[in-house]
Amino acid sequence: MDLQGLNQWLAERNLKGHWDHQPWSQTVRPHLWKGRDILEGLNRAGELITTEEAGRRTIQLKNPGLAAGMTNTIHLSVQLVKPGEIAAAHRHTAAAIRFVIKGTPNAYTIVEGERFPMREGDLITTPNWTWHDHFNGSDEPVMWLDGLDVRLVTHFGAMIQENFKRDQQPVEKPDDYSSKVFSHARPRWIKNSFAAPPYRYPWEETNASLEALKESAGDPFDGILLEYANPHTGGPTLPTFSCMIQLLRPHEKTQSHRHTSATVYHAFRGSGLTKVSANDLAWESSDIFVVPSWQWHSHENTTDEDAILFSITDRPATEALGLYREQTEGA
Ligand code: GTQ
Repeated sequence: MDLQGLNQWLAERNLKGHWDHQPWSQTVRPHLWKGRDILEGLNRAGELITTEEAGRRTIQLKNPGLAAGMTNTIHLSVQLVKPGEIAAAHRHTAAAIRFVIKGTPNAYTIVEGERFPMREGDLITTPNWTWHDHFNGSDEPVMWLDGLDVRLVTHFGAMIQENFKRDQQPVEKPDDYSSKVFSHARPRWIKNSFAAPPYRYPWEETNASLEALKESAGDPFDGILLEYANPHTGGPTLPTFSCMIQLLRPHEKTQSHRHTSATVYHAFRGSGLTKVSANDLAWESSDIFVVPSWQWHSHENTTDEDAILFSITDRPATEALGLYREQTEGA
């Protein structure tokens, strides 16, 4: 038996020699999805399938380098809820966020008995194991990005899900409850029972911060970059991933770096170019793209207007496992 024969003999038994350099693993590739394709697909799905049939009417993004999912950790989908529709209550060990791309008055995500309005640019968290359902009581569709750590959770074999006993959970808390509980003056008698509490970050507040900080130096790799802080700890949005918003000023060009965390981006406003290794990802408003772990990347706003990127990074998970590394050019 020669070495090739041995490799074959081992492969037939689901074994492989360290000398055999055929890759076992799949690789996340840099990629950009056109927002208009996703929205067209979602609108067509709106005519063909109900939320009742689908459970959730979402279009999932699939990385061309993977059999499933957008990265090995964070996953993105885009969801449509039509007027009058309900997406039924459930909870799971995967944590999720919603970033609203088309809001409307009277559409709500209900999380742990609190209803959170869904207006354009709002970020709403549904941390690990929190009950959540969605309802659109307006006469216009509502659409948002779903960001979940489902690939990471599935990797650990830890994806567990339960359905609520009814389609909708009861609303048990007053409106604006968590924005008051986690305000600058906090009730002394309420003890937070979540590692990360369900929370809504209204766009008008996020945007006001971006505007107020626009003249600052900013981050050399990311411009005016803000992290949505966990309102309880002040740390990353959620234990496994963190959400960011960044403003790139007209023609701003950032320095290149790489790090052992993957990031998924949504172009919320404006257009630009993100270079990832040898790939030029040219984005415009509503596009989605991915920067895989440990690939050199830099951003550029190619226009005369501000550009705004929403993103999710798995950095908190890599940091928790002691795997986070960062490298800048020349270092
Ligand atoms: O809306 O609760 O894209 O539970 C995947 C799982 C959305 C949701 C997804 C979910 C949801």
